[in-house]
Amino acid sequence: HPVKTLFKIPRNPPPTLLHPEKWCRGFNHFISQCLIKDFEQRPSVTHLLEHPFIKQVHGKEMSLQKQLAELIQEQQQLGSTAKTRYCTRSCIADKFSLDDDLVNLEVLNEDTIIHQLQKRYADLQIYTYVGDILIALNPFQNLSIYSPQFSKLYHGVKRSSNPPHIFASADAAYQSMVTFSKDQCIIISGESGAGKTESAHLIVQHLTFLGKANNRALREKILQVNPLVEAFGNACTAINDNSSRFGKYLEMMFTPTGAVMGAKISEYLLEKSRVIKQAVGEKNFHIFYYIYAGLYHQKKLSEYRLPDKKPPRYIDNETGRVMHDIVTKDSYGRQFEAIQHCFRIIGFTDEEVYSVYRILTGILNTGNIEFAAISSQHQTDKSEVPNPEALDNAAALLSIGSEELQEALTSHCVVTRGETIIRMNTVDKAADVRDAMSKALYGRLFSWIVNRINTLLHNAESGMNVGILDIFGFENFARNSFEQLCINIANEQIQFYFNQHIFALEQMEYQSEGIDATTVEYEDNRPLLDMFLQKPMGLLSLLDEESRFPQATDLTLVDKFEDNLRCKYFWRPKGVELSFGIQHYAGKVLYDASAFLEKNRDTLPADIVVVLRTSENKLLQQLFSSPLTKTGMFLFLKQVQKLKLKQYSLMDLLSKMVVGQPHFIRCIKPNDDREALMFSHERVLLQLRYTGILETVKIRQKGYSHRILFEEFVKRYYYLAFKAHETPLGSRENCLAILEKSKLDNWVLGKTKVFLKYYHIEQLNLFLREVIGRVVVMQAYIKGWLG
Ligand code: AD9
Ligand code: MG
Repeated sequence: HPVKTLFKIPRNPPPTLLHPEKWCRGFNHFISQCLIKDFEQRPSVTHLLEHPFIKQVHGKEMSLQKQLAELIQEQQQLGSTAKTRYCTRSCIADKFSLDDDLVNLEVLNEDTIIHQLQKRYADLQIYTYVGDILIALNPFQNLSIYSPQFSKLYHGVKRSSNPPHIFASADAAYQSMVTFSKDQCIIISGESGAGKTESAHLIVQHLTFLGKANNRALREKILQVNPLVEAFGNACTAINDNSSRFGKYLEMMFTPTGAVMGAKISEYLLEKSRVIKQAVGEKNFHIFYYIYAGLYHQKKLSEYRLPDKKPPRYIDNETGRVMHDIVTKDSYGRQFEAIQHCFRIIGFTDEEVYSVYRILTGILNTGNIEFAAISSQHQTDKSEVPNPEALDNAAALLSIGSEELQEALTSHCVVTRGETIIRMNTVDKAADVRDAMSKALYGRLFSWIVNRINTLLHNAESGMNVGILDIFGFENFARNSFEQLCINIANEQIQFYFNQHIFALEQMEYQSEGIDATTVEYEDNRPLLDMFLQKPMGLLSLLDEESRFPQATDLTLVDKFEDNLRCKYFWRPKGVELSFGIQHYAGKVLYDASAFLEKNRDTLPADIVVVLRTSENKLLQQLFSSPLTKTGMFLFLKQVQKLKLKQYSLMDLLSKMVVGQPHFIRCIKPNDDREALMFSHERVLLQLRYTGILETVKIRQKGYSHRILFEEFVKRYYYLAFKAHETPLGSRENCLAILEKSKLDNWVLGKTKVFLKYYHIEQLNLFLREVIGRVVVMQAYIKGWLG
């Protein structure tokens, strides 16, 4: 056909509509000339049909036309019903509301901001923008604004056409990824119970909707990932019934055209100590209750050697409570079925799942093993197991020998000058070894599940991803231990990362590019982070150092802190020996240092590893096989030493993420009673203060949140002012040409970069998508017409 030869159309056009750049230059040239010139706006179907070119080459009816028209109509209908519902419910006008963005406030101070948020919260408008940042207030009730209709409503539209929404933020990340072929990350922060994990779920939901793959099974799998890992990694705390006890970074991978193709999770710092002990009013990880109740209702407890009258000690924190819940309600039992379903959908084999259950129930049985002192005349420091049935049960479920297990619990080998000596464990020591074994089993099982999910959802093809960071939020309990310290340091790091992106980097660039922009003061938590992370004198280094001294105690540790951390963020209250205080960005926290050293050492006696390695349960064997080499016990001990101390891993994670374009979501908890519609002025104000919202609004008002190198800018947007076949230089003049053509104002050109306000990006992207859209529609016609 003449057109084919003229424009060198590929012989086998790919099945989907293509980004114009993917088409051969000649064809693009033609299309861009014909369309960009002739249509100032996105052409309607009728418009297109009337275009002289279409008339000339075609003239006949096109089947594609009908399809397109139907599609557009359907989208409009679905969009408008969802929109109408949202608007009636919320009394928000259909059109753009200035209230939606705090940056539009004329008088800017804490009062006006909080007043605005309170007014919106009363209206059930839980989301509010600060420029490109989303503030999400926890509604503490289910809102009907997350259905697929809403996903449609927020799909690829101008941000101002709908009220603020988490889907809009997810959409922005997705659109940036597709448009610029660049990885994105969404960072969700907020204190415990503020709504981070719920937000993360909603983002995954919307991204799965957007990345519609033909592969439905894959979509189903991805949606099961969060429920599965959260059953193992979340628990009920004094603050939140579904509190994340680990940090999670979920990456969703997409093909270059934006279809979901896989997922990957990374986990950080699981709070393993919860397995063996929980504070008053708190619980163990969800999965233990699910499995115990599930087996109870299925009458399978005896198969897993669990008693049916009294639950195992590890989950019976408040005696009798759990049993009552299990017998009277069936929610745990249903959750157990849901988890079985998750395993199956994601692709775990029955054998694997069975092994997981054996290990979980093995842990529960291990917790029931007791120790008593053997009182003979000379040896009072020996211990024995007075309830051998618990020992047998645990050993049976873990598929190891019960005598070997007993030996590993009640004694240990010491290697001195090439000789191996066996020493007996005291009662306390034996109990510690037992608990260390339970923690190690659970921790490694959790990592294995995560890795297995990654293998099952892995896709070797290269693509792009959107990462979602959801960690445990800032915590301040009546008693705060090592775990709270780790959690709060992680939050300190997230706050630092936010500050870097929103304030520091931005203001540094104004200077180096010679841009005149007012500086905004903000609370920099860098000195505090230094106090924690500096080597060799930071708090964590001191902790590591002290952990290496066998004679050290928690008291010598606190003394060491006091002697070395001489700054205003650390203090030691008088009269309470083991306590020390830290002034975190989010408030003062008093820590209790008991068991800090032991928790930090997190050692697992080699004797236990050796026994577990003999397990006939293949999975269990695998969990403990990796670090052990054949060179013997001594070397192994050294390796175990190396494995500990993962506290720094989050910083690695953050630095890895810096490469992706970050999007921030700040979750806020409106009250401590988890009550719907209750807005505690005081609590919200505190959170606004420590997250620096006022300063964020200021810098978004005055500053230029997007700084793009001339070259990059021209590469991204040349379509707006140049012909598709042209390759304009990345010069200042060409940037100017594009900016002028786009009719934007308030931008600034620096020495090497274009400085844009947050709203410019959206305008430019929409403009770009429109131009590309015209070309794509055109391609559809041509393709339809060529058959
Ligand atoms: V923690 O740091 O992991 O302890 P999160 O993750 O910040 O905490 P989470 O998402 O678990 O908090 O939210 C706590 C509870 O608030 C949830 O269990 C819900 O009951 C409630 N919540 C949060 N967000 C929403 C929402 N968008 N709609 C309805 C919500 N309920
Ligand atoms: Mg959470």
